[in-house]
Amino acid sequence: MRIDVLTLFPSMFDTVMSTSMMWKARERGALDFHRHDIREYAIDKHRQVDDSPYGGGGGMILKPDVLARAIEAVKGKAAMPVILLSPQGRRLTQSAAFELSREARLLLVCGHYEGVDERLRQLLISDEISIGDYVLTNGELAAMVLIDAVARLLPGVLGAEGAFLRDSHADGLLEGPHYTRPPLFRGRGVPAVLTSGHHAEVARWRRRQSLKRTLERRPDMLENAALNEEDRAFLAELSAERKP
Ligand code: 4G3
Repeated sequence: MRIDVLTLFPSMFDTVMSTSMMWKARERGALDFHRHDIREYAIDKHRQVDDSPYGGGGGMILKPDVLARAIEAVKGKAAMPVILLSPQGRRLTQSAAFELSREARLLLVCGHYEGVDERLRQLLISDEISIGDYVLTNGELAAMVLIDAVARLLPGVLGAEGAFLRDSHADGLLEGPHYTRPPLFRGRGVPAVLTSGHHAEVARWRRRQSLKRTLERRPDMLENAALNEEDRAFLAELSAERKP
């Protein structure tokens, strides 16, 4: 996959894009990353990238002519989703990240201030995505969150084959608890099933812990999770225990 990002702060991407997972993804040829400074597409003598809003009221809006020049220069004749990171976008979820990971190219646009000119949005943005219901100073952090969530799903990026299939959210459930050495930590042991060597029992315990945690913390997720008869019976049991 190739990812291009249009940004006013290109250097913000340097540390994140050279961490171990990103470095592996790029070294293995799974991810080709390019950043572009929006200011290089401002051609007036002050290199102005933003302007005050019509109608007044403060804040600054990214100029549509500058952003259009940047988007068109990077896209060339190729077709690809042009994604604006903004609080008004559809939510980035694990399944949205999975869908994006199947694209050959992505062009990410990092907005600032009060956002971008509406005509630019209508004419040149194909998709608007939000990483969550909060406002950030700029879209760069949101773009990096999206890149991370997508890059780790690219074939060959995570060491173990399909390791991400065990992630929280991968099957619509939260992950249960994990344990490692030592066997006794500050008086607390490890569930016996995990050291029993019974693989089927371990799998069943993990599934149940996952269901229990999802019911306790994110019951909303159970509506869309892929549940079998045994899962439903276990959840019914838990609910009965909780409201006797
Ligand atoms: C565009 C993304 C960009 C319009 C960006 C603000 C939060 C998110 C910006 C706008 C952002 C998010 C820059 N804040 N939740 N700020 O993904 O109103």
